[in-house]
Amino acid sequence: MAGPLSSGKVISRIDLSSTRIALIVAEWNEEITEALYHAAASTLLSHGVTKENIIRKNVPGTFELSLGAQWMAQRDEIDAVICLGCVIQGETPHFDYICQAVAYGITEVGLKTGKPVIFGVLTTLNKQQAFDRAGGKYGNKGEEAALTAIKMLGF
Ligand code: DLZ
Repeated sequence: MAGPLSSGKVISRIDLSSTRIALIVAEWNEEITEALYHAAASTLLSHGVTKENIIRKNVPGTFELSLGAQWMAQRDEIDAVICLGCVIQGETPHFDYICQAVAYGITEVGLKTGKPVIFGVLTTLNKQQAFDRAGGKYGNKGEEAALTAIKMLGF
């Protein structure tokens, strides 16, 4: 089942050729987050963002996405930030702490900087659910995150 944004191109109301977008990628669950990154970057390219204007930064884990997002959103030349991560539930409540912290942190960065800061974080019960959403049967949430950024830039 695809989400409302994963059906292909959105008509952007703005020219994105000089729009700079930061993509922050968590290194935990790398095979998933790389798939999210590639889908997000190719969606931005297909909507007119240039290769030079896609700025990739890595952070160790999803928990660090908030600070990475803040550092990038504070830069004048950055128009939007897309955060990509994947948290998979384990045997301890660690999952809940990371998910809550990053959801709150990313929201806060967007509100504080007044720039679109997009939550492209998978929070799944197991790896299969993550693969299903990173290029599998439920599409790719990296693509959705990129389309969300484009829509917010055209707000
Ligand atoms: C520690 C941890 C655990 C258990 N699980 C994940 C995960 O599933 N996905 C993820 O992105 N990061 C995980 N981390 C790492 C934390 O995000 C963070 O990097 C560390 O707690 C250090 O602050």
